Amino acid sequence: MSNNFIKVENPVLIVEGKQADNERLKAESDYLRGTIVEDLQDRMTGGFTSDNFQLIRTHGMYQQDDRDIRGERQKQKLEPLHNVMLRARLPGGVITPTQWLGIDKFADDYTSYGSIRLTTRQTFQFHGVLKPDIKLMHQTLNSIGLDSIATAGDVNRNVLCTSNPVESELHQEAYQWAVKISEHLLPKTRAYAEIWLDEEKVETTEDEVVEPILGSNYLPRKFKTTVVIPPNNDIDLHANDLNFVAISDNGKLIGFNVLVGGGLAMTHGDKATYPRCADDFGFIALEHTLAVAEAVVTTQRDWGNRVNRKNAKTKYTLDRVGVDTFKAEVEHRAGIEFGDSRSYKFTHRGDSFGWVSGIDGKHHLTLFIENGRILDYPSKSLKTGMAKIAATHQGDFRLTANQNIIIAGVAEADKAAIEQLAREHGLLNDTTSNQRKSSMACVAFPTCPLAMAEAERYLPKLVDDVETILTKNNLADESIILRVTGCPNGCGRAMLAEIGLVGKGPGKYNMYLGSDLAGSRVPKLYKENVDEAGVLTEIDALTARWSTERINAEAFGDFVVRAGIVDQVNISVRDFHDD
Ligand code: SRM
Ligand code: SF4
Repeated sequence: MSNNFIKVENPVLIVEGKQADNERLKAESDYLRGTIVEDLQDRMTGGFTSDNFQLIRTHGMYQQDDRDIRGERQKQKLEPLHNVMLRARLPGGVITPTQWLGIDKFADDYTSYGSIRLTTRQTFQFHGVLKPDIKLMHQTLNSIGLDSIATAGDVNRNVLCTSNPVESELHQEAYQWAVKISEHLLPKTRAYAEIWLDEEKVETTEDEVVEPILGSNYLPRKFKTTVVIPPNNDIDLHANDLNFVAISDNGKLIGFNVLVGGGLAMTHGDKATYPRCADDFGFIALEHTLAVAEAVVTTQRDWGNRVNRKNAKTKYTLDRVGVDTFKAEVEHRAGIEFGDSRSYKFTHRGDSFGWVSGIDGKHHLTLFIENGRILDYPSKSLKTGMAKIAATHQGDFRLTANQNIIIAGVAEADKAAIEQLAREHGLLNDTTSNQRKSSMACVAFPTCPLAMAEAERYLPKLVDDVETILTKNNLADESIILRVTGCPNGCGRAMLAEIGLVGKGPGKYNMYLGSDLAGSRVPKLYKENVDEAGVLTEIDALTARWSTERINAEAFGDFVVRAGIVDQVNISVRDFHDD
């Protein structure tokens, strides 16, 4: 099935120029090995040197330091307190109780923050692992059947799947496809096993193709894939390069509509960068799924911009070569023709909290975890509570793409005990408002090196204030999809929010308005460089108008567009910037 040797028929589609340094780095890395092994033994520094700083990302780690203490260490002429953040690979977000207990213990024993951080892509991160403990971390993960391969770097990342797959047969099938796609697109190099698990190096012959899909230089940029089941766009498909929208007949999965070219990141002030919704290429039967996934990846591999990383993602390739050209190439490579798109409708996003029952008579409890940070706080021992649940739970856990967790597959007889544990430890709280449940933030300070403003640490108080404003404006039962990201990379998906705050500088945010409940359009810039007090003043004025001027149950994002407060950004998003 591999297309590694497909000739690029139209070289004009390749961007000419001096290749980005990351291309050299990948080419020289000996398939992602670099000199990581040697670097690990160097205890003169807590960090990784030269290319290894980037290469460890393809093994699921980022070098970081605590930005709260960076200045103080500088004054003392100390190097930053280097450590790594690890991001696990967890297709569809499924993790067993035994695995949970394993990561819970590792977080206690070897991470400086002591937390398990659920992410916006259905997995978890450890923050603050010191160099001497990194190998042990990978071996611990391996011993419980987990790894962190390809969760970062220029590869296909963790594959998402609509949560709660045990709710119906359709969910189970979709989840299986997420796992298959993840496995199919994984790097085939044995670098991870050799470096972290001490497996022996198997020499390859010169004519052996090590990476038949990703190629020896891997992809031009990160690549993101989802499997999503309408009507719930809980994984926010428009943030992703490649999406398989499940099409069913009588509850049975028959194929997918394939949507290509979504992505949310931009750079402040650079109009050549923008968020973009994915284009619908059409319908494929189930048996073509892996071939189409591979064809989209290899087309992007061959045509993606390797000169300018800011324009390297699939969304820019589509706009540069044209959607029809890209689609035709995918058809050619996969040996299929896309059928007419089947009809489907997304009506909402987010998670449904509380209990639901499944087809097999089992029950599933979705817990709201503010910012996805599982930690023991003075007022609520979330981490202890999760560990206690894991110690008795017979089913599994499902991490959602909204930083929450589902305790899945609970027998009727065990429901009460699980619920009691969740309540005792603050994991379940009937007073959590709808507004809080509809709000999300990225990590930002202190660990993210790219953060320009606070996000995770700002959100709880922001939501308190927004709740007060909504009550004052007679909207106590309403909620707005509110998201904060500490910079325009968009990890908290503010660029698919009804109100999106994008960090500009300390305490300053650009304010975007106007996505919809289904997440089918990106919001538009409303005000620039607003401080925290200004954010509240704006939200007060806007929601006061929403309260009195809205038609029927019009959602906030639809209201601001209809009332002309912001222009609608159309699906193609080429009108995101005004000129
Ligand atoms: Fe992200 C980089 C955290 C989802 C777009 N992201 C980062 C880094 C690793 C910073 C860095 O490069 O050094 C952040 C680490 C912070 C920390 O201390 O943990 C980071 N991203 C996250 C997470 C943990 C946010 C969260 O609060 O949950 C999410 C982890 C997902 C996962 O498990 O794989 C996360 N990142 C996203 C999303 C949302 C999504 O995929 O649904 C996006 C926007 C969608 C998209 O890709 O367009 C996103 N992250 C980025 C970008 C911009 C990429 C680009 O196209 O330019 C960067 C920076 C980069 O790659 O250069 C980035
Ligand atoms: Fe860091 Fe920016 Fe991503 Fe937030 S959006 S986690 S600040 S890179």
